[in-house]
Amino acid sequence: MKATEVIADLRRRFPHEPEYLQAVEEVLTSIEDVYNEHPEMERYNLVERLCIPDRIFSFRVSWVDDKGKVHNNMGYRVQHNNAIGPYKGGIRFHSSVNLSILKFLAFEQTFKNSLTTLAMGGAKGGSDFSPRGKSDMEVMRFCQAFVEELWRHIGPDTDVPAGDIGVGGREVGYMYGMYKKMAREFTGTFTGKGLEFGGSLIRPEATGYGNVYFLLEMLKTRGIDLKGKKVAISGSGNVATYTAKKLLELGAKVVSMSDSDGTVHIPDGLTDEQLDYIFKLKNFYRGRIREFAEEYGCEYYEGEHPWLRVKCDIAMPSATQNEIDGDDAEALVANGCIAVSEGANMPSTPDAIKVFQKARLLYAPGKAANAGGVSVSGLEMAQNSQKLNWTAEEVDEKLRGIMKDIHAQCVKYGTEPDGYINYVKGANVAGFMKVANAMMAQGIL
Ligand code: NDP
Ligand code: 2IT
Repeated sequence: MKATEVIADLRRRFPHEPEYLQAVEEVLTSIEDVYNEHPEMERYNLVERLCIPDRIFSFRVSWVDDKGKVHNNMGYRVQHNNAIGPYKGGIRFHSSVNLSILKFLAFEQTFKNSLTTLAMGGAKGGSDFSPRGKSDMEVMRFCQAFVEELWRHIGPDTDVPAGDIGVGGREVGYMYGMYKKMAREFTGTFTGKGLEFGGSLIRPEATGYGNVYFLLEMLKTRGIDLKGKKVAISGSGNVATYTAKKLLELGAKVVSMSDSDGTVHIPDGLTDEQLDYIFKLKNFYRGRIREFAEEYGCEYYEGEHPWLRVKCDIAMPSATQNEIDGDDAEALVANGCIAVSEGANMPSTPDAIKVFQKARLLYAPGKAANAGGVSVSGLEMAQNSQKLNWTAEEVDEKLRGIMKDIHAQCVKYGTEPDGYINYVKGANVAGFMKVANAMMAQGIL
């Protein structure tokens, strides 16, 4: 089947999965030309096989809250593709989680992992359980119940989960503990573990730092200095906070942070002390960004994303999918934004991407810009296999090298005749070619 026919067919078969269809369409439209140059791939119906996950596990997760009430959540693992390595990808705990979202994330992860240069296939999992407002004991009981079912589907050379929205060091620790007990082995299944039990230095920082390293590469293509630039960030979780930390270290100004309740605007730029406050607020007190705004007397926009109101040179969306729509993108461009580097997965809608590309912005899709997180997960797996630990400097150096390499792949496959680098096309084609060649070599499975 031709790429366009595959999209139409998937629309017919999975009409209630908008995020999945959105992600597939973005990739297929940008690889279409390259795919059409390879009739042997079409003969093997390769694109359709690459779009449909290898398998999906779904299960009920029953757990008891502190008051003795019984809850039943859904649990999922989407094993999308393992042509180039064991399934690998995060776990998301959020009330919005459903199969459409996890299928889009697992699909994206396959291309992202291919770009990292490491041997990792693509997967994603999660639950419609939200840790927000739950006690530590409730989160622990939920994680244990989730892994009681998940454990039989994963393993160090089979499928290695990690964190994502709602899953940080605390949740990975509880899940890994239960996995270890059920599987009766201490292997590196799960990344993002604590340093005492096989975690890697720089893994918590990796997605945010990696995104800034990617941004630096993009700015370099136009001879632009990051110093003094105003950067609007959304989110205030793992990716957002470590993006902010690296930006401050490099002399940029962070002018916004947000959460699902609203946005805080800091026109003069966040200070190191304020960022420390946000780290503590989010990781220890599990509070809201509104509390930060109150503490420091900053403007707070209830229920809003940063994009319409916060003037910036650079936008780094780091919260969730489809958080920048066409109008947001128009506002960013009108306000002088020159670059968008995505920490989140698919934060820009197709309309927003069109606006950015039409205005010739430096625009990096998540699968390239946020690949630093899973890259250091890959490095954590490598350290676990060798049963040794690398220093922070060693890991950071490798992370920089990988982000540079991903940027180079985007330039190679995405540079248009007028010199504009289409990072969407570059990332999709480069990610696709490696997986497609591996699938062709391995036969029809
Ligand atoms: P966290 O749970 O640590 O933080 C998520 C942040 O985004 C929180 O501030 C949260 O606010 C906000 N948020 C979540 N959902 C929504 C929503 N529906 N609307 C508005 N704000 C929302 O997650 P991460 O920082 O790990 O993940 C952020 C993004 O980065 C996700 O898209 C994830 O897929 C992606 N990513 C993560 C990687 C990682 O290594 N962790 C690697 C690569 C990509 P609130 O607290 O109110 O929910
Ligand atoms: O979207 C992502 O790349 C992640 N959530 C990290 C996945 C991983 O396995 O580290």
